[in-house]
Amino acid sequence: MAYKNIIVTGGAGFIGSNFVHYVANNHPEVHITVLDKLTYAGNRENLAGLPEGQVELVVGDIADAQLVDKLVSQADAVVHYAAESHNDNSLKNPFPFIQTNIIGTYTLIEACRKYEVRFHHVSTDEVYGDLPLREDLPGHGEGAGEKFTPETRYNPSSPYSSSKASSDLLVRAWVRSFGLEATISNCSNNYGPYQHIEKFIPRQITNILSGIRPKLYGSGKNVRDWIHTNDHSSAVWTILNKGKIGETYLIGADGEKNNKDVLELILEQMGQPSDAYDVVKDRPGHDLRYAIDSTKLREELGWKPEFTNFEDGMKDTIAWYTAHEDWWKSEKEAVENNYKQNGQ
Ligand code: NAD
Ligand code: TDX
Repeated sequence: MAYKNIIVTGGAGFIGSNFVHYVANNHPEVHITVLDKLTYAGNRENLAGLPEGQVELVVGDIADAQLVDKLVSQADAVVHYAAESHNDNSLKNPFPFIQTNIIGTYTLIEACRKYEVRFHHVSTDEVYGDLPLREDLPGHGEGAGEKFTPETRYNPSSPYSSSKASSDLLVRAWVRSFGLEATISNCSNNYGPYQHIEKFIPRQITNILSGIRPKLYGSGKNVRDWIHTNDHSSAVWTILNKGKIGETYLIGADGEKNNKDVLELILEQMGQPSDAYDVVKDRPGHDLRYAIDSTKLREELGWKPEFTNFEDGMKDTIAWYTAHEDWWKSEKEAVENNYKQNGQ
């Protein structure tokens, strides 16, 4: 079925707004209702320039059952991005993560069940916990079983990732028990423009732009599997339209890098010495390594990533933050004060 009237929850955030732009640019026949609470992480500016007749922003909470019921009754699909998304915040105050990620998802799937509306749930690879570092594996980790697959056991570490794992399991149960027409995707770490400056890459870029030394947690050996957010958007669109109901697809672009290497690349591209950063307190429970095996998505649905040159993607991302100081500057001091209280 070709969906003509979709709701994108969290569509004013980093990844959700990228998806809204992707759909608006490539599928002008699709009407998009963005449902977003505009928390500290949401920003209307992320939707600037989109055709008004095609994209409508409704400011509201995904846990507001009345509002959700009304919107879902008029839609034919929901793509669910809205979440509290930052691990460090979840370690300080887990409650909003339980409320939005679990109760909010429950509210949406109840409405989708009632009106038989297609649901796509956007989730994270962090539900699987972490993998050992390659250097800790015999033969440096060559061989089988070293990446997450859709069969990997759930083993989340933080309040954030456990709340996302909970929401995934609710969706799976609603598919099995109530016939909810849903798919799930678990994606690796995204980067690109419009990412909130609390996150690793934009925090370091905006630190350098503000004359603050970048901050690396612990040894810097922790590995993340980076994907450009444009590729995440094309993957979600593919799954929404071609995915098999009840299935889970892992999204990744073979972008494993340790944090120290990423930071050194940023420093080099911004003309700084490679050691011009501070090592700060490590994150409690810090996951060691994420790595995605996206074979199922590539082979069954024919998706492939396009923005796989990390150096070029980083250059563009640095250029975007440099040119858009007005987008982040007013929040910088508060974000850094918050980290400072944590010794980070
Ligand atoms: P973000 O924090 O930048 O944006 C979240 C958006 O959700 C914001 O616009 C916020 O206002 C909105 N929101 C929060 N609570 C809400 C509520 N109760 N009701 C309505 N709207 C609400 O997050 P992001 O990085 O863009 O992540 C989006 C989704 O993708 C999340 O579900 C996250 O778990 C998932 N994900 C993120 C990554 C990543 O690397 N950032 C990787 C894999 C999956
Ligand atoms: O200042 C920092 N220094 C640092 O070394 C920050 C903010 C982070 N880090 C490290 C911690 C992680 O190993 O960098 C890595 C990336 O950190 P985050 O940007 O906080 O991302 P992460 O915790 O990996 O989670 C992200 O990817 C999966 C998103 O925030 C999640 O929403 C997504 O589910």
